[in-house]
Amino acid sequence: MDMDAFFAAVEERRRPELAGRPVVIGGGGDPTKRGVVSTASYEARKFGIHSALPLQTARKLCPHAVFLPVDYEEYVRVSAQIKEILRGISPLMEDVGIDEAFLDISDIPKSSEEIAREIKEAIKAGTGLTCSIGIAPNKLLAKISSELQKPDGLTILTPDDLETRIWPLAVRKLWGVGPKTEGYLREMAILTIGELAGTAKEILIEHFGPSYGNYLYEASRGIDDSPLVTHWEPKSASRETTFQTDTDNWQAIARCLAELVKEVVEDIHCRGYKGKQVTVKIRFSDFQTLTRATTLKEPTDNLELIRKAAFLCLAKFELKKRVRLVGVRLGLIR
Ligand code: TTP
Ligand code: MG
Repeated sequence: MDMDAFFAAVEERRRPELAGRPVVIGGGGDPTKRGVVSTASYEARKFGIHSALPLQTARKLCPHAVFLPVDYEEYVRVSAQIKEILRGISPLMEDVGIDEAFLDISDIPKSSEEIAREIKEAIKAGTGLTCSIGIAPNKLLAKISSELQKPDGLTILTPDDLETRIWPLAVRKLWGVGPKTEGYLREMAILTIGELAGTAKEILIEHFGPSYGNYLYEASRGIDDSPLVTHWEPKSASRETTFQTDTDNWQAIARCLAELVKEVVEDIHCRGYKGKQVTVKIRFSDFQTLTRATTLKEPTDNLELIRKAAFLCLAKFELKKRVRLVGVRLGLIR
């Protein structure tokens, strides 16, 4: 299950007057300033706007779009509500991201389609939002099929559909194939998943090494035995901010760091974690990026202690150049 244009859909729910208009969510919501697009409504995607595009480019592509700031807290709240609904349908749930989850429905005595419709209706009733669902024999194929008929999609894939529905797709649609691998494969004249499946395992291993080569070989054949991970421990909580203009104003940097620490601590309070290792990251205007870390005596979720540790880290930097970005990370222990 993957929500449709998630951040944008949550904003449209709060402001019904936005329905049908191109909506872009990103940064502080001001497209004349620095920042990237988090997501765009399907209306805005028609103009070529997509996640990770600079906001300023998005504004050029569609000047009349509605630009809104990221309200992460609200999205996390809605996300938690959706995950609750999903857990109510099957407790075997893997939470993969803010708007995405895998459910094992093999033991539910109903047809896949019936269950999928139930999920879509429950999410719609509980949150007013639409999602897309892919049903398949494993996670790899479920993920791909969830994307085949977005938005508000429902795609059921059987092993027999591999050749007709998966093989024609671009290699990029495979989980774990990023722009770099896509480029290598293009050089090898391998553009589709089917062409990848038609490539000898030895050749893939030769180019990509035994582990990734084998993965590509199996993935292109729809093979995936990975189990659902129903419980995992986050290793860290972090936040970072890019300044609107690079700054050497220590007060401004310190104020920003204090704010980031506050957000991280709120986050770990919500999730019931404590942390011990505090790391501060600074990126300078020439993109040189440095980190400084400190370890607390014992795990804590105390704002004061964590802020002090973060400032200790900040003091370890020589701020000779202007600063572009500041970030903080807390290593977590339950
Ligand atoms: P996605 O599920 O990738 O995108 P989406 O839900 O907006 O659209 P789609 O209908 O295609 O699924 O990501 C979920 C949310 O995560 C998205 O709403 C915003 C956020 N996000 C970012 O902030 N930056 C990114 O680069 C991406 C890809 C997503
Ligand atoms: Mg989504």
